[in-house]
Amino acid sequence: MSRKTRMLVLNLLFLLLIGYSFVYKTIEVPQPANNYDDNFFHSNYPWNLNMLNIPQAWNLTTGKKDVVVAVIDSGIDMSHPHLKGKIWNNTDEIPNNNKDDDQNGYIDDIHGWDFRDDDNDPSPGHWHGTFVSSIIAGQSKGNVVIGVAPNISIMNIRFLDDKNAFYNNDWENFERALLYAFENGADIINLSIFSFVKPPSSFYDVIKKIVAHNVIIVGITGNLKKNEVTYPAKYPEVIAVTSINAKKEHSIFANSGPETEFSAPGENITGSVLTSPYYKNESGTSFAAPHITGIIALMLSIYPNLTVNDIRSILIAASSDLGEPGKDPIFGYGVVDAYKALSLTEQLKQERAQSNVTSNNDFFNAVVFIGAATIVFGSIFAYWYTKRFHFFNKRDNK
Ligand SMILES: [Ca+2]
Ligand SMILES: [Ca+2]
Ligand SMILES: [Ca+2]
Repeated sequence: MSRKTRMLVLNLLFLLLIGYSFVYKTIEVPQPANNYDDNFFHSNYPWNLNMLNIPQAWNLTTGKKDVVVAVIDSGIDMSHPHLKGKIWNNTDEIPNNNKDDDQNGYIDDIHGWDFRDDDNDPSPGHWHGTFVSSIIAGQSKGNVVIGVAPNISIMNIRFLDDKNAFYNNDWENFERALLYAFENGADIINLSIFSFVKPPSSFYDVIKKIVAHNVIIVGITGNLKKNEVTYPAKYPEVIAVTSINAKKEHSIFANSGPETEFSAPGENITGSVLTSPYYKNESGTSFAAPHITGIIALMLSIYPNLTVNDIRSILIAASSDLGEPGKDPIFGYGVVDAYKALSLTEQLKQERAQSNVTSNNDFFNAVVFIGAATIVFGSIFAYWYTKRFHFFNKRDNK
């Protein structure tokens, strides 16, 4: 190898080293925000989505598959075309082999569990759970039915019976349903369910445990026209949602009380049902809560590390007040602007990333210093090496 070749090889190595450090620094490739079919999402969105500024929020995200919302309800029609591809799959379980492959205590639980019949088929006997799910993630042609977060996943947990009811001896079963959602990876639990009676303390313990692990539980104030928020939304750990109409008036059927946190559309909401034409309009606080659930699912799609406290703070900051000034027992903090909530989520994510970069800077500086030192000493070595060989070459030539 001639001296010139050796110099060239060494210089190339140094250039590669410098080049690598630049590549290393600029390797983050931004991902496109929108992954939906633009032809599918056109104008004429339902009033409820417009009121919450959902179509604008979709410019930031339409949701991510790995955000899982457990719908504990009357079961979901998983073959409904509006919910196609939106149902959670338990990838750790092998279907139909009569074995509990993931050892979670439930055999062949592929999409959730039926806690009413205690089997692995949470198919509905009532339309309610399908309707609620469609408000969270449904998607029909022409947007007749269109959910808040159409690209997230829904875990199907059947608990309510064919009359859409549950009973006083069901509390333990309700606890099992909640724990199933929690233990199998739900990020949010939607409870469009209310109780006339106070649940046993063991039930409250389960709620507290789940929320302490930063799984969000969204509940409803109830439909009894009473001045009392029902359970489980009455617990401070559960987000209590009430219903308003298209004029932002309080729905006459909706319960009120100091625990009320957010108002969402709950009158004449179009959602998916079990029979032809497979959609209809319905009213109830049950259909207000899934809007808030959907918005939280979008927030978690942007920033999965949000805590329950983060989510509450952002929703409050993104709310515009209704009724008497400030938080009140009828409307809570008011109506949420989803775009604002997602923007604040993005902002928080960047702020936290920035503080991580600052703490990582010391490490980065050390890497740069070592790199620079290597180049300097490498150059000296290269100079010495080429000189030495030059010397030998000269001597040999003698
Ligand atoms: Ca299992
Ligand atoms: Ca199995
Ligand atoms: Ca108010």
